[in-house]
Amino acid sequence: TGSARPHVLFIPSAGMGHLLPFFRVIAALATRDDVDVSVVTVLPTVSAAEADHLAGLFEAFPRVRRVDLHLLPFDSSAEFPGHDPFLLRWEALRRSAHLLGPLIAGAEPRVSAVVTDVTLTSHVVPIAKELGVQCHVLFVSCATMLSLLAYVPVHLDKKAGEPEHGVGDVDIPGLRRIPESYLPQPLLDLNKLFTKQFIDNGREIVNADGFLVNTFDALEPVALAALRDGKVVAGFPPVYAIGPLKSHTSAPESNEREPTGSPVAWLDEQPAMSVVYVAFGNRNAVSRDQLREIAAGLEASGFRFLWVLKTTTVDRDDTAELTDVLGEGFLERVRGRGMVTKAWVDQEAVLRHPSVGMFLSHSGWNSVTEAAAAGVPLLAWPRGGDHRVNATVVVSGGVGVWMEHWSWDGEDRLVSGEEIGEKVKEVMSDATVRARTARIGEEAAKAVAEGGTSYRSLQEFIGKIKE
Ligand code: BUP
Repeated sequence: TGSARPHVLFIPSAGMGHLLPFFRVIAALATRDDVDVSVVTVLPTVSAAEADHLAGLFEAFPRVRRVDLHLLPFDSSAEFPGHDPFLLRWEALRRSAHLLGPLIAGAEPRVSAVVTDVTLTSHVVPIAKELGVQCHVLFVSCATMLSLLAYVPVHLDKKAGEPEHGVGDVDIPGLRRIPESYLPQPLLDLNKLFTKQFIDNGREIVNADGFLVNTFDALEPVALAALRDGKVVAGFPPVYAIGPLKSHTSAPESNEREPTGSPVAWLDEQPAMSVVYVAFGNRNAVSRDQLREIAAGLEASGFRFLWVLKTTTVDRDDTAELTDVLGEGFLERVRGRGMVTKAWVDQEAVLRHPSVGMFLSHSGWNSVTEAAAAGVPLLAWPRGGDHRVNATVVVSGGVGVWMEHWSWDGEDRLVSGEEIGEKVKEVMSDATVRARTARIGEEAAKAVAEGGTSYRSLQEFIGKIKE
């Protein structure tokens, strides 16, 4: 305590949606000279994108120390056949979490605070407490989802004596009722691995010292107030809303030209606000049949488009040929007005590009905050997990529209190309939606500027870890 120069040890988990917000906070701290920063690196990484970005982080910030964690063997395929590889990695990490104790205790200079991914909360909080080290959680979804995580255990305890099964609608005190159909689907089955992790972490979070959340006051005013006022759960730890986070590694002031043929170079050639950007995140594979309908919809809409297309959950496994996926002739028919890529694109740069007019997105939380920061309207098409909860914030926060009846994970109903095309046309021509999103973009900029709500939250957090 009293240390003038705190040392923060970050403990990220897996999946780019979890790693990128960590990298962004790490970069924000690594550029200050009053904080030391270390990062636990879990090897091997699950995806190629993770490996590339980790290497990039340490190259860009030589001051950031790297602490390797070697996972204990875990025969996931025997125990949990067919599970999502990222969820399995979280489980492997949880089972090796006790190794973090010696890493934290042995780090030089003495660790003043750890910042853990939420998937490890129930393991890391007790370890940190025992070592007398502050334990904060960097929550990579929205404040509304954090409220849900905090409240579900209470909700289940209340229901314990009731005869009917299932989780049911969750009425979060001070916030809103989340219908059962919006919940991450695995939560509906209390025996699922995800559910066990979710409930264990949810029970432990009240013991954390604080939460860093990639959101801002103007985007989720009600959820943030409900958490901070102890309405969701009494005595909830401080919530630091520090978003929208942005990357510091790709220097925006650099004069380097984009390589010819890159998505950004292509965008440079298109008229202002003319392009529909389409991406469903780094770990959401859309079925082949649905991909064909999306293709038909984009073609029918008549608009220009940039589409980041993935056919597998882990990028390393993606060997599909675009022509096989999209059907003979599609790429030729849309040549010049449509660009389809399987490569990793700099989505932040794409969303900030003046040619982009809207974003057809799975509403993964990072994507929502990046769209909000850029003031680009989102057409939310949730695919699973927290996406529907995030989509409620897209609507309430004024970041775009949500197609609530479009199918998601586990439902085999296809959304037709015709419907997709119509909706794209509608959003592209909706001046009201565009104006509302532009306003939230201005609020986002104010929040992170000196003196703004997110700026002050980060200052408060730094003050706290100096205690
Ligand atoms: Br794909 C892709 N470039 O090509 P979300 C993704 N991203 O920069 P998640 C790129 O990855 P789930 C690409 O900007 C965002 O920061 C994107 O995070 C970036 O969804 C991140 O949007 C993706 O939270 O899926 O984590 O991929 O929500 O299902 O975990």
